[in-house]
Amino acid sequence: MIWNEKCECMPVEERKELQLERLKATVENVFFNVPHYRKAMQYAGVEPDDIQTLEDIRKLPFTVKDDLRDNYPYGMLAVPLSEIVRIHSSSGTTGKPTVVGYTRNDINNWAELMARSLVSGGATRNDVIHNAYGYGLFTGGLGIHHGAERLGASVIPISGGNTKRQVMIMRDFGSTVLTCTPSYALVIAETMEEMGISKDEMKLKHGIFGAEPWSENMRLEIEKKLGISAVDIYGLSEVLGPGVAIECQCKNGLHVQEDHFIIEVIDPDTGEPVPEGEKGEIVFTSLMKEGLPIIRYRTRDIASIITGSCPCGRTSVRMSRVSGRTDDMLIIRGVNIFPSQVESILLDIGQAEPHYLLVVDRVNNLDVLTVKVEVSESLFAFDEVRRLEQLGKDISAALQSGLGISVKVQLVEPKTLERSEGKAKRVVDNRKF
Ligand code: DLL
Repeated sequence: MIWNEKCECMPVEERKELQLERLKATVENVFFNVPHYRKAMQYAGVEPDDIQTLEDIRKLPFTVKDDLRDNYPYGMLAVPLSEIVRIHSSSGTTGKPTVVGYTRNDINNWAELMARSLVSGGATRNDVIHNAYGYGLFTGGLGIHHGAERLGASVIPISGGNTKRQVMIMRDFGSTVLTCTPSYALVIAETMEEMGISKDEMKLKHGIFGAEPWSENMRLEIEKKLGISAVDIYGLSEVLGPGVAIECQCKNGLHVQEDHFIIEVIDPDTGEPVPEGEKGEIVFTSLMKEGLPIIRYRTRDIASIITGSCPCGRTSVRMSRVSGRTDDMLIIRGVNIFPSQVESILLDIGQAEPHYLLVVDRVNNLDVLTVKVEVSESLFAFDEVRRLEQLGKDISAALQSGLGISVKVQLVEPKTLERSEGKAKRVVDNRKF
């Protein structure tokens, strides 16, 4: 099913023309209405009229998170605050949070993009959508909510937390679609087990999960545990919130909503485009946003472009799943490691639960990576020390061959690692730089 065939299945050339027209308008808008962009463009020696083709986008300067921080809270808005009807903000674990504002049209467009996304993920107007993304300054809860209402589905605005109650409501209200982070989907599955509620007592069919990196193996694990089909949804507050890109039922990459955004993939070190199909940092330019238009925003997320047409009929380019963020990437003794690689290897082995934590220390000037892994209840229950020892060795060997460095493995008791209601914390880095 496709929500908006005209836009989602538009001939590629026609969409490019539309993108160029919208890009020109956006650049002109920010040049005249946002002092930061005018200054940055003047510094780069580029004017709105220099944008004559889509490739000319490369003449424009990048925007980074610090630009939003430096203009905290409202300096990046292109309209007076009186035109803004909603304000969201990133969590801002370090320094000031970034603030984003939406006009009425922005909210309207966001609802449209989210309705497209939900349909792409398998939802229809007959579904009961259990929305366990956090409601509040985080864009997940309200972003999904408006899309679900636009679609005409019945949305349960449960938000995150109180998982036992969530499970009861899911069962009693007959929820058919679950929306939350993949790590929270696992917590829900685990809680169902604890409560003795089987997936057969639920009506769940689909899951639309995102807001954090997750591996293909994690998808299979969640699908099995909840008895559903799960897709990946991507977005970020600075660009929109959820709904920038979404997988379809083919589950082979996320369709970028190209009539609203231009995606580029660059080498994070040089800022130059990577060769087609290669991994790099993804960069987005908004084409329709009024409140906070954004030009060449460096996401720090690592992904690649998947070329070729998709059997679903949508004609937009797809991006691969995000393997991690440049700032989450650990460099251990010179080797680059993303938590999602570790996740994938752990799940391949079985017996280890998909709950893990990477701890990095510096011992005698050497980086040491310890992977804490929960083992399954059944293994622990039998107290089979030898089997546990063997499992520890197997995991260590698999990580060593998969990552290319030696890793300390610490098996921990079931349910001892912290559970998350939103984005899971996967890394503790104790090194002092
Ligand atoms: O996480 C928006 C969102 C809400 C997306 C609900 C999907 C579902 P922020 O809090 O601004 O916005 O965080 C954005 O989260 O730059 C990525 O690093 C990460 N991220 C988001 N979606 C995915 C995904 C929301 N599907 C940051 N896979 C982004 C991997 C993701 N990482």
